Amino acid sequence: MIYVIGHKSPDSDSVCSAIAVTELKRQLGIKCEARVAGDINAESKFILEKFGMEVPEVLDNAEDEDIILVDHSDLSQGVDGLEEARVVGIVDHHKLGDVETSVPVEVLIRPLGCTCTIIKGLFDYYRKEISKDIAGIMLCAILSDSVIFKSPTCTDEDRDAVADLAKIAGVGDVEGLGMEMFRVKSDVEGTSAKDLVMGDYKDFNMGGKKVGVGQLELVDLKMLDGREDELLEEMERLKDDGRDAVFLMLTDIMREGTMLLCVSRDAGLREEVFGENEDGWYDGMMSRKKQVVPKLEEFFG
Ligand SMILES: [Mn+2]
Repeated sequence: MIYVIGHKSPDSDSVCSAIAVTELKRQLGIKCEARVAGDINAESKFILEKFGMEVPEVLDNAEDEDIILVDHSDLSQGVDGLEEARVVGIVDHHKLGDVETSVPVEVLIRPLGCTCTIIKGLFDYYRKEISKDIAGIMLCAILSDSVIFKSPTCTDEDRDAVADLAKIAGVGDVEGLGMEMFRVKSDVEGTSAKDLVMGDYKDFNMGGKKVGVGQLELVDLKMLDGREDELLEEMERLKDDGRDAVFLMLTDIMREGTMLLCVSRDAGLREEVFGENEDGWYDGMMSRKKQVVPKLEEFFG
């Protein structure tokens, strides 16, 4: 059995990509099962419920398993035991990570806005049909990763994939669906500070230093008013657990910018890397992958 799995702190792309690749492989006669590397977030639950799909089981340890990775190829972001797994495939839209393979491997990494856009292309390449429910969840993953087309990572191919998938899924108002999703994501009342920080969180190995970057995308940052101290406390805890720095992007998808929180041993780190800034608000900053991680890697690497 091959398990298809995304990164830890799974986001919607990691969950939906695993399901979509599993379905494509099934149609190609290869037995796979979708797994997740941890509990899924409220947005992903909303998506799966909306299109009547089941939540994949959690895989705690990948040791000795055959694995197809989706939406990552970094050991620091992957399921426990990944070093001891047989990675037989990778479908991703990030920089190539540090995973090592022991068998010939099928890899497709493309600089698009979402793994599900790449998978849409794979369905087309193999001339396989995408069912209504699978199209629906892939569509939502692209809307999520591209922040409803506002992220600088979004490409024409992502927009085209959304148009095709919306037709298959019978979704008329794509942007309306996107907003509905982000409102679910923005419902932070009753969510613990830990879940807010860890909901979409990734660790990176940068020149031997461990740096964490989380992101919260909200329709209005006011929803977090009064909770900054709690968030910083949680980030402090992560830092004390062997990290050099921890960042949290509080991204306002309507104002199209980010309030960037930073906890680090070096008090001026944020300004040093991202420029002088009094209140921590960076206009136009939307993408961890394109606007935050490369600058940090340049600094630490
Ligand atoms: Mn993704």
